[in-house]
Amino acid sequence: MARDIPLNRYRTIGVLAAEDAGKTTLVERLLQATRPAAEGTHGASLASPATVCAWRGHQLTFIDTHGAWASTEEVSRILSVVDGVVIVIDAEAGIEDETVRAWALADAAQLPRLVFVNKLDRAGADFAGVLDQVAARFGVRPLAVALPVGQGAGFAGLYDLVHERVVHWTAAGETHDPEVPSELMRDAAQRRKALIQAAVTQADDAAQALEKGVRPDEARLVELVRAGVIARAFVPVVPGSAFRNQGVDSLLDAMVDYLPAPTDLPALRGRAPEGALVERRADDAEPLAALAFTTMVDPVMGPLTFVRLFSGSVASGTQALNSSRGTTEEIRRVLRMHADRREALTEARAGDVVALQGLEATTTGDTLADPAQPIVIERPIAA
Ligand SMILES: Nc1nc2c(ncn2[C@@H]2O[C@H](COP(=O)(O)OP(=O)(O)OP(=O)(O)O)[C@@H](O)[C@H]2O)c(=O)[nH]1
Ligand SMILES: [Mg+2]
Repeated sequence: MARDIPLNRYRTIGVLAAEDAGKTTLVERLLQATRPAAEGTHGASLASPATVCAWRGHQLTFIDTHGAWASTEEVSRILSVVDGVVIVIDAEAGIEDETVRAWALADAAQLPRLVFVNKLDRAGADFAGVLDQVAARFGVRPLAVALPVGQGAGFAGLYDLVHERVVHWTAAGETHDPEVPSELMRDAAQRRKALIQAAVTQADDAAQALEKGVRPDEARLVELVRAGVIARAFVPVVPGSAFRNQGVDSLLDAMVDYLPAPTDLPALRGRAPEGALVERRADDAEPLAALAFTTMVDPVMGPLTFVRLFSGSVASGTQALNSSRGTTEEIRRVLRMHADRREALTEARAGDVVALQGLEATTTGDTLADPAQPIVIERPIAA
């Protein structure tokens, strides 16, 4: 059976922030925005720890975390199963202690990231101030890919610096306008220049062209920013208001455009039972390697074990080795968790995040592997 979505169109993303920055609101809005209009905007939420949706032909999986309550160990475990991170920063509160912790953990896990500056509708919102804080506190180059049009009560839209257009939101969706608002003209020109200058550091030909006054076109600019994000050279920043459903589509676009697919990242490393270092590429044809990262008791399905597959596949009604414990597990069902439904799969493949039903001995942090070619996963995580 062929894959529905090629692996280079997978994005698995951890959402991290300080308490109350708006992670859960944001994930809800992201999921809503990806649902066909016919399904309505208020579906029952399954409150799954990991939720899958589709955007522009890509499969996006979001893993929400809990600000202050999540232990460092829990966050690290989540970071070991994602390919990229969105750090949410409250535009009014700015960088908080928990933001600093989240950032450090994402650094330790060597994860490419985006920043979403949330709550731009709040009276004290200060987008430029947050950019300055990110640069000063984290020593990275924050790159605004859009600027807010107005802030606080006057927050009315975004100026998209990549596509050079204003985005406004109406009940019917987004509208676009190529005219830069006059009060933003200077700032937009400066920020776009900074974006382009940073982007061309990723390719000599683009840098040489810029010296001659030739700027990369839109498609090339996206490609260069993507390269820089994956190399962790800089961090794109998207402004918005999750609560008001503003900037949500722009963030989905940024996730697709800039965050890595499993195929953009180094192979998974682990140990064979005798201790030898082994690697698994993100590929269905490789032996199974999956990491259990959380469990839940689903009201309908009972106990579920959430796993990320790094390589190989796992079919319902088969067995897998828990290589961390040396026990065999029955995989009764493989479920993909959407915002409002559980989809039973005949099998899951490399890159998928799924819930498994039927596991008896597996707990968070355990590896599931091909019994013929076992591996115990080691990830470069902090904890
Ligand atoms: N004004 C405004 N309020 C927001 C926005 N986004 C979230 N909120 C509010 O901020 C509060 C916290 O939002 P949550 O989404 O629960 O934040 P969280 O980051 O998931 O919080 P924890 O999981 O507790 O760490 C809620 O009252 C939200 O309604 C926004 O864009 N603007
Ligand atoms: Mg939350």
